[in-house]
Amino acid sequence: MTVYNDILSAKAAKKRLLAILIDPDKFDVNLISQFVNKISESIITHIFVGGSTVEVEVTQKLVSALKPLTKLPIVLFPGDVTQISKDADAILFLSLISGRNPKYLIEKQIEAVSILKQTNLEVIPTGYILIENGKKTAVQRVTNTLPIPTALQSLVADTAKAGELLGKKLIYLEAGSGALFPVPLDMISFVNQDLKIPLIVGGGIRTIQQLGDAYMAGADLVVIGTAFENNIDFFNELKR
Ligand code: 1GP
Repeated sequence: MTVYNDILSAKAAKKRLLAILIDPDKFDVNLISQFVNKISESIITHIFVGGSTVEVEVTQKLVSALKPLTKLPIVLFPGDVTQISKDADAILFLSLISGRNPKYLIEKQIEAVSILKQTNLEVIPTGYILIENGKKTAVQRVTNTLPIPTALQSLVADTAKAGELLGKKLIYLEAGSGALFPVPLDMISFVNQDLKIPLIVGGGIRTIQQLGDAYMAGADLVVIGTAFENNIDFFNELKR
């Protein structure tokens, strides 16, 4: 469990972790080396790969091209079982515990088993919690589940804790890609108060200020995708 143990050690040392989320469908593989150079000059610690609607084989092509170019852990953040690539280091084995759709609570996970058996991927059980963000996001559309309203902080905290008690190793608070508003800071702090496992926060984070605020509120690992897709110079703001 190297990737997970490193996350635990970072949490213990209060070291902040930052993942760039690459959506294989939106990524231009011709620009890959330029892209990896920018990542290596930045404070980014993890590369997450995944998307809500990715064509079969596209993830595999991207991960196998990325792997020889970087030492950073490549972690699959799959929207579907078709996005499992044996060349990655680990996979967030997600269960959408904010939703009540059996397909994303357990069915997709069962479907994934025969594929995972053919890989050496480190499997990290992750409770995935979708939070309302001001607009309907791709996760909501694809999974056909409702996000938890921001007013229901206790429900979010209890959902996260239930995930921990069920044995999840990570909790991911997700506002959704391109969210209008990131997960509220007071919600991050509230959830974090009673949670022992590391907390991932993502969706709608576009500025250094928002990134710093999320860490201050208690996020152990922050995920950013859209801000990099829309503005390649965002990397410069995150130089080491
Ligand atoms: C989405 O949390 C991630 O799953 C990242 O969201 O694209 O809004 O940064 P953004």
